Amino acid sequence: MSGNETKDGYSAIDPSRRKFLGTTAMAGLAGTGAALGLTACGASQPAGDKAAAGLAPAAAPAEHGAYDVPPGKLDSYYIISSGGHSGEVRIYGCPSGRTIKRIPVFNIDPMVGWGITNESRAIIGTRPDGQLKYWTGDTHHVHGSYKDGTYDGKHFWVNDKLNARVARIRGDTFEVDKITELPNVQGHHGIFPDKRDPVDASVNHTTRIFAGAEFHIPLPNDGRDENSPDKYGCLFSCLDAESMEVRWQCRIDGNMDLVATSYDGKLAASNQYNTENGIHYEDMMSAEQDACVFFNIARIEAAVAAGKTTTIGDSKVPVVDGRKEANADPKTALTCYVPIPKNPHGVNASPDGKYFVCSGKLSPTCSVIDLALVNKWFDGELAKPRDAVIAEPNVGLGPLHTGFDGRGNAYTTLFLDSKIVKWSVDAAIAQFKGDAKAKVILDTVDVHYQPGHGYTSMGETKEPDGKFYNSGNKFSKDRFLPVGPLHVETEQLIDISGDKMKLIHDHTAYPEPHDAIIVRADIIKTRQIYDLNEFPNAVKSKEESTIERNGNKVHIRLMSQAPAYSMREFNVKKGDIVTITLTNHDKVEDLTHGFGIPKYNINFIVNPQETKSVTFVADKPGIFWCYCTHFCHALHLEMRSRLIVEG
Ligand code: RUQ
Ligand code: CUA
Ligand code: CA
Repeated sequence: MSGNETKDGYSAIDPSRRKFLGTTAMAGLAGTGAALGLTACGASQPAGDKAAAGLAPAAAPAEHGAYDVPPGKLDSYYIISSGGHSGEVRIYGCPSGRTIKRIPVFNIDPMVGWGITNESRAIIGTRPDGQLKYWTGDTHHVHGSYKDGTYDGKHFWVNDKLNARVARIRGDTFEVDKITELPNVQGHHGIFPDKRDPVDASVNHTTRIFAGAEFHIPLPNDGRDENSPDKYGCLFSCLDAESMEVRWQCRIDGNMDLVATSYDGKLAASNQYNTENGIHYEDMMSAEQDACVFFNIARIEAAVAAGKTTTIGDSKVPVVDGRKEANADPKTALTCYVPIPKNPHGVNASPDGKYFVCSGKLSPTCSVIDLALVNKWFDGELAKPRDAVIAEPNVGLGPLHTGFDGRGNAYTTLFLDSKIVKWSVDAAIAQFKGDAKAKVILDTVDVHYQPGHGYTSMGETKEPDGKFYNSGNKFSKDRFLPVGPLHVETEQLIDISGDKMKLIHDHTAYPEPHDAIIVRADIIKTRQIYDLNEFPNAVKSKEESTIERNGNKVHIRLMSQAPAYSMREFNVKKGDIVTITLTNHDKVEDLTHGFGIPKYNINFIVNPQETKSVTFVADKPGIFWCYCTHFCHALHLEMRSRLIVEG
């Protein structure tokens, strides 16, 4: 068996399969799925039949006991995952794969009352008529705040591709506290916090969030230039991590996709698959090379400070020009476009801080970009941006995302091959320099099926521990009991601690997660009980539990303490605008109460010592039992009060 063959004889670098994918081949993919091995999952084919079909057999089941999390024991990692077009974020335990929490973000969630309570509606944003501005979202990438190159557990950020927003999640409560909409952006896809300040070395923590824009649009998008796509543009945005305000934007040539940031704070980058500015997919894949665009953060901020900016439409955010023409001189350039083959997807920072790896997607390659050389280009000392690419190994078909183990190995998802490939970064660099004997591909493992993101435990930090790799698969097909036309997705955990990858287990993921991070459990410090004083509208005592009327506005101030609300009934008149503020006075951990009003679309919870409020028009006369929806006490069913709407 040659160095590049796996144990099942599948050659990981079979040159005959290592061609760029052309338009015709992609058309096949879009249709029957017959091209390029997609049948491996396209047909509903039991995994066991794969060998018979000439495909690699699934890895032998691992010794499960070693990874079990027995009853009563806790997981050692949090997996903080996006939820795709569900608009939410989820938390799984690792290695168990147990779902621990679903965090409503851009969606509406009656379980907690997200999008229903006044407080959550203020975070999501409303229109002048009081309607939510948006009640849909599409989350793809979750990343945490950094301190000294690793997570500090303070905040997590997630993108909304659908409505171009960034949400911040508090690390102590795993609840959203801010959402910002990006001006003049469509398809906000990649997001990444910075890891230190590019200029002030004493700021060794996250102070900025970067956001890429995938879809190019007229600027401003107000009806102009509809049929002049050459005038469309994409903006790269920088938000303040604390205030969540957009600090500046940078207009670029081509589009953006994923975002990565360097550990020294100097560079951010985004892979670009549509440097063609194509409108249709065949246009977007017409060039053999696209790019990874680098942003020189210190220079951009100096340009902003010097007022070398414009604004677009109604937005007040300063915009700098990062297009090629304006940045031809490396010594003053704000941006550097490193050519990458073809329609790249995914850009990931290696934990040693040296490289970004950009996957080819339609090219079977991963490009290793040396950040020191990118900085050299910005200093005017590198002949051309492409010289910053120091390796470009053939890794397999459809490479998308790469994780790292901290031992010099990279793990890339191969969407078309339905495999994870483990490869050596140093060997790839040696091979690129001409060492024909360099052993680049170290191992492959089948996953089920069509992996998108893959990520390692603590792999996006300077503390990767090389223990686990999670493969987020886009198709599960035959892996779970069938439940009708919509299949759940599969997440597969792989032990990467040894030379060979070991598939440990599958867990389900409700459609459709994209990226996630695996965070060591000791980093996360959550609190279980709020403080009444955190809520300016808290109902602090029995005396404060009152009904106030002001014209047709009625404010009912309630408390909950198992097994009762502080008032047994509250009378209002038909047509009143009613606000109910509810403070939970229970201090016992896990003692949450709910509050539902029949026929009024009111449903929310209050956690211990928390206050929330709702406002509605009492337009239906009658008796409405406001009841506790969250099991809290032996008298939970009896925990109810009457809302009496007088006709
Ligand atoms: S993307 S499958 Cu939304 Cu992160 Cu790469
Ligand atoms: Cu209070 Cu159930
Ligand atoms: Ca392209």
